[in-house]
Amino acid sequence: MTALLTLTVLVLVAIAIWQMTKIFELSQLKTESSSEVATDSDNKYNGYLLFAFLIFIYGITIFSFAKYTKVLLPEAASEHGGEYDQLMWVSFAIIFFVQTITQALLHYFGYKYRGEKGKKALFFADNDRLEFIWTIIPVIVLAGLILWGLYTWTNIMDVNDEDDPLIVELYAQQFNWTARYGGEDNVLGDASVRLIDINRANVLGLDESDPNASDDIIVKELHLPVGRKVNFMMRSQDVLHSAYMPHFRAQMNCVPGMITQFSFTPTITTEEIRLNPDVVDKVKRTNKIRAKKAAAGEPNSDPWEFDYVLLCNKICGKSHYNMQMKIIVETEEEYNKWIAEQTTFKETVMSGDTMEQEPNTVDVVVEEALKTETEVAVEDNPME
Ligand SMILES: [Cu+2]
Repeated sequence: MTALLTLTVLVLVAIAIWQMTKIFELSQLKTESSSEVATDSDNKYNGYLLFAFLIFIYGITIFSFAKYTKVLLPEAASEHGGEYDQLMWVSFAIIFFVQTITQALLHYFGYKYRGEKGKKALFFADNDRLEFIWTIIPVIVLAGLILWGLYTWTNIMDVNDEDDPLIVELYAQQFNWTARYGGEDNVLGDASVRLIDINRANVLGLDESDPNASDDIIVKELHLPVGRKVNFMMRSQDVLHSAYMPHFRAQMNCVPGMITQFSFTPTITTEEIRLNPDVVDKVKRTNKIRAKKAAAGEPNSDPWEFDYVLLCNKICGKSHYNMQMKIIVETEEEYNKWIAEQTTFKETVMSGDTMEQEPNTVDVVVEEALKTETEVAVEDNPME
C-alpha cells in the first residue's frame, strides 16, 4: 500500500514537472511582438528594484524569526512528538535553505543580465544535462521527505493494544468535551446516541445492559498517567469536531456515527512542563497582558497558569473557539488516587441517584449538556 502510494506520488510529481515545462515553452513564443521596448535606464531601474525586493523578503524573514519564534509550541510532551517535530524542522530547514539561495540567485541574475542595447543574450533552446540535474535533485529530496513522512505517519497512526494501553473515550458535542475511562476492567461499555437520557444523567448514551459499562467513569477533566500509552476512542454527538492536543502533537477528527482512534504516550507531567523555559516565558507574557486588563477592569484578567489542553480544531459552530478540556499529566500514584475518587456509571446512573456526586463528574456533565449556546458563548476563555 505504502509502495503504491509512493509510486503514485512520484508519477504525479513527474507529470507536474512535465506540464510546467510545457507552459514554459508556450510562454516563450510571443516575446518579439511587443512594440514597447524598454530602454537601458528602464531595465537598470527594474534591476535595482529586484535588489530592493530581495532585501525586503530577507528582512521580513529575519523580522518574523525574531518576533514570532516565541509563539511556537514548547517541546513535545509525547513519545512520538519528537519524531514529528524532527520531520517538520528538517522540512523547514530544507525549504528555508533552498528558498534563501534560489531567491538571491534569481534576483541577482535578473539584475546582471538585464537588457542593454547592443548586448545579446547567449541562449540555447534546451540542455538535457541541466534539465536532468534540476529535475532529479528535487525528485530525490521530495521522495526522501515523502517516504520519511509516510514512515513517521504509519508509526504514529498505528493504534494497537500492545503495552497495556489505558483506554479513554473522548466524546465531542457542541460545545464541550467529555472523557470516559474504562474503569477497573479498562474496557469501555457499548454506547449509542440513541440511548442518551439527560434526565437520568446518561449523557453519553451508555448501554446499561452491557456489563462493561457499569464501572466506566465519566469526567470533565482528562487525567493521564505519565509514561503509559493511552488509546483514545473518539465519538461525536452532532457535527464534525476534531480532538486537538497540540502539546502532544496529536489530532484526530471526531465523526458522528463512527469511532475514530489515536494513541500516544505522554512523557512530561504538567508539573514538569510548567518549568520548561518556553512555557515559563509564555505564562509571563500572558500574565503581563492580563495584568494590564485587570488594571483596566476588563474581564479575563485572572493570572493564568499553564495547563495542557484538548481543543476542538474543526469550526463546529459559534462557540467552537471555547470548546476545550483541561488535560493533567501526573505520576501514576497521583493518577491512581484521582481515578479512585471518581464515581462510576453504575454508582450514578444505574442507582438512579445523581444528586450526591463529586463536582467534575456527572452532574457537571449534565449541567453542561443543558447549557444553552449563548451561555457557553459568554463564558471566560482561559486561552490567550
Ligand atoms: Cu467542535
